[in-house]
Amino acid sequence: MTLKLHHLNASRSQRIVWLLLELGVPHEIIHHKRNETTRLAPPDLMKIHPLGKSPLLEHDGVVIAETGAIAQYLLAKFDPAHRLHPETDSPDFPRYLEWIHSAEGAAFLPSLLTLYLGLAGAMDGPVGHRTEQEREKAANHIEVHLSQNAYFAGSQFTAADCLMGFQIVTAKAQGALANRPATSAWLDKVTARDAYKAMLAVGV
Ligand SMILES: N[C@@H](CCC(=O)N[C@@H](CS)C(=O)NCC(=O)O)C(=O)O
Repeated sequence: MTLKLHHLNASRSQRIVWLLLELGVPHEIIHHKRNETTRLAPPDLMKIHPLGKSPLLEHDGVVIAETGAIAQYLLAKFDPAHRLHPETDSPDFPRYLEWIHSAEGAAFLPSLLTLYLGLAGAMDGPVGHRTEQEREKAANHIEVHLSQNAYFAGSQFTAADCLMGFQIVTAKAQGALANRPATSAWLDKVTARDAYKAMLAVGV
């Protein structure tokens, strides 16, 4: 087995578990557990990569960090038929790229800040209010997009859905899906997929 994923519990690494299962590529998952108090990754992850964060992919002795880079790497190597990523000359390609990157960018940042500011009890201050505005803006953008498209990249399920999944589950937990029927319907649809259920069984 040459493909290894370093997976941290309760983390965005589950997007890559899901993607690997959708691809059907043989792989090994190495489980790492967050410190119960600090919620940080265990120090042994730093032996794999200096940032010590998850996901980390190891393939033939090469280590790759960053969810988007890992996804693009896996698709380039293991999806020659473009089952889960559009060809570069497809009309879906620009949207696909946008959402692949939004999953760690504009769509995700306000949710992450909400989590941190919430832990610091600072959601009621000016930074919290600004964060809330950005979170609403991102959620509205997603809702409009999914009311016009079956999936993030267009009419087909792609890796962009796997990457955005964690964001939408987080947004739901933060109460942001109330009155967002298109996003809720998309979530119901993709979480019914066999690979998504298999990802949950792996242990998120
Ligand atoms: N931009 C990175 C972020 C990686 C990251 O921050 N991972 C979190 C898990 S959600 C982590 O490992 N946190 C534990 C820690 O920082 O100790 C990516 O997309 O992979």
